Amino acid sequence: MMLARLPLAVAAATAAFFGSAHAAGAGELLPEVHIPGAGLPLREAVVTQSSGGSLQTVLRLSAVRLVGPNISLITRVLNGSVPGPTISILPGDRLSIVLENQLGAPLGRDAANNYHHPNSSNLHVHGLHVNPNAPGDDVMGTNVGPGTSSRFEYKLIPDHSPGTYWAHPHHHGSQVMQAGAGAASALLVRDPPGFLSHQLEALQDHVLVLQNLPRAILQKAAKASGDKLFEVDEWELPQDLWLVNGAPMPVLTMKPLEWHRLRFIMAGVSSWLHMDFGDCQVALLAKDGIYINDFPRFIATITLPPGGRADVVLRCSGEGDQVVQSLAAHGNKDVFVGPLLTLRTLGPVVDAGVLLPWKPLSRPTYLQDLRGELTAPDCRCMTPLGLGGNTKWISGHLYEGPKQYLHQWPQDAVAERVISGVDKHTYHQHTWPFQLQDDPAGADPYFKAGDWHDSYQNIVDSQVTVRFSTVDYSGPEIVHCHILSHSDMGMIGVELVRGHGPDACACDLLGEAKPVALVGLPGGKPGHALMFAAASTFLAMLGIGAATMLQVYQTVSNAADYAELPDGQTSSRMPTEPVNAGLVSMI
Ligand SMILES: [Cu+2]
Repeated sequence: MMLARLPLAVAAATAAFFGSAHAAGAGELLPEVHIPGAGLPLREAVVTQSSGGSLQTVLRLSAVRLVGPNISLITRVLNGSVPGPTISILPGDRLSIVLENQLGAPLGRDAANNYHHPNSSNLHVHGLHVNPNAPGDDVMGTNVGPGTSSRFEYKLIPDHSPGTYWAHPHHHGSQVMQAGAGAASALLVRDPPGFLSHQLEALQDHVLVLQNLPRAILQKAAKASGDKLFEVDEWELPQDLWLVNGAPMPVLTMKPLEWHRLRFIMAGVSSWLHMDFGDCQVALLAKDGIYINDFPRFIATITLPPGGRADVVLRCSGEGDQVVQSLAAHGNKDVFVGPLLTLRTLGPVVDAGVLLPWKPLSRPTYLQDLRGELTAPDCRCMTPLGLGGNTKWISGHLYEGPKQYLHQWPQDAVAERVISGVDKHTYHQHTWPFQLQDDPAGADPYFKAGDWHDSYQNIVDSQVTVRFSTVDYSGPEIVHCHILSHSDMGMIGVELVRGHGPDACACDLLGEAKPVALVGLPGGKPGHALMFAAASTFLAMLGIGAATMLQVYQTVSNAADYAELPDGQTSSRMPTEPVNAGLVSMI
C-alpha cells in the first residue's frame, strides 16, 4: 500500500483517521490501493483463518484512493484492500469480528429511506445461519458510527453448511456507499475433514470476489447523502468498473482437462450476471453456500444476482484462452454484458476423469427438505416486491423501523412465502435460507425445485414459492432487495420469528399497502415541493385525498429508475391471512 496526495476537499472528512497533524492544508495523505491492468494472474485476498474452534479478527472500514489504468477515485474499503481479507472458519466455530469504523466526520445528511449517513456502518455475515440478535448478525439495531468500533459475535452451529459466504457493511442508507463501493470480504465456512468426496477434496479451490463500482449510482448516492469523501478524479472506462479479486479481467491458469473448484461471490451493487464459460465444462456444486443434491449438474450459464454465490467445478480442454463473460439475457436491461476473466489452459493434460456424484451425507435441521404434500406449512405469507404504488415497496411498505414487523412467523415451524416481483428485484433473506418449491419457468437447469438460496432473482419468472425452517433462533428476520440502491431507498423490512403454534403466525402486521412519505420534502426539492403544494391544493378542491396524490407523486418520482412503471394498482398483493390483532398488541 502506498500513500497518495489527498485532495483538500476530503481533508476534513478523513482528519479523524489520520490525526490532527493532517487535519488541514495541502499534502494530506491517503492510503492508495492499486488496480492492476487487465490480463494479470488472478490474485488471492489475504486469508485470516480460525484455529482451535475460534477466530478473532478486526475489520477496519476506512478511506482509500483507488488508482488504476484510467481510473482514480476515493472510496471506502475493508482493511485497506479491495476486496477485504478472506475470513475462513469451520462449522461450530466462534467468530468474533471487531468492526472499526475509521471514517471521520461529517456524519452526512440524515434521511429516511434515502441515502444518508455515508460514514455510519455495521456488519452483515451474508448467508450465515447465526443468531440475528446483537451482538450477532443485527444490522438494523446496531450502528457503528464514525470513529467508533463494535464487536460482532457469531457462534456457528456444529453442522452449519460449509460453503461460500461473504461479509459486508449493512447500515441502512449507506450500503451503496460502502458495500457497493469496495467494502466487501469473502467469508468461507470450510469443509470439515472427510465432509467432501475424495475427488472434490483434492480440487484446487479458488475464491473469486466479483465487485462492480457503478459510477452513476455511486455519485448519485454521494450527492444525496451529503458525502464529502467519495470523489472521482478520473474515470475513463467504457462502462462501470468490474473487478475480480481487485483486478479487471484477471487470468486463471489451469492444466488442460484438470478440474478446479471456483467459488463466485457476486458483491456487485446493482447489475446481475448471466455468466458463460466458453467451451469449458461446468458442473454446479453449490449455490449461496449450500450444496445442491444432484452434483454434478452440468450447466451452460450461471445466474448471479447481487449478493448471490455459485460454486462450480469446471475444466477446459486444449491449450488456449476461454473468456468468462456475462451475456445478454432476454433483452433485460439490468444484466451486465461484458467479459469478467480469462481461463487459460497451459501445460500437460491432467485428465482427472468424470466427476462422481456427491451430496452431503446429512443436512442440518435448517436445511431439511420441505417439499411435498407431507410437509404442510405452519404459516404462509406473501411478499410482493416493487408491486403496487411504489417500485421500492417490500410487502407494501418502505422501511418503517427496526421493530415495525411485516410478518410474524412461529419458531420451529415450516414457513411458506410467495414472493412476487423477483424478475426485477433480488430477494434476500437473512438468517434462514429458503428452498424453491417448484421448478421456475424457463427450464434453466441453474434453478430447480429443492434448491436453496438466500438471494434470488429470475428474470423469466416473476413469482416463486419458497419454504424455510424457523429453527435455532428467534428474533428479527431481515428481508430486502439486494440491489443495494433499492434497499437504501427503503426496500428493506423486518419480520419477527417468535412464539409457537398457529397464534404466532401473522401476516401483514403493518396493514395493507399504503401511500409512502415523500423523500426530501419540503426542504430538499423546492421545485417538487411547490408542484406538490399546488397540486395538493388543486386536488383538495376537487375533494380527492392527498394520500392519493402522495402515491401518484412517488410513482412518478421513481419513473427514472425503471423502464416500466407498475401497473398503477394501489396493491397487487395476493389475498393474505387476516392479521392477528391479539399478536399485534403483544409485539
Ligand atoms: Cu430491488
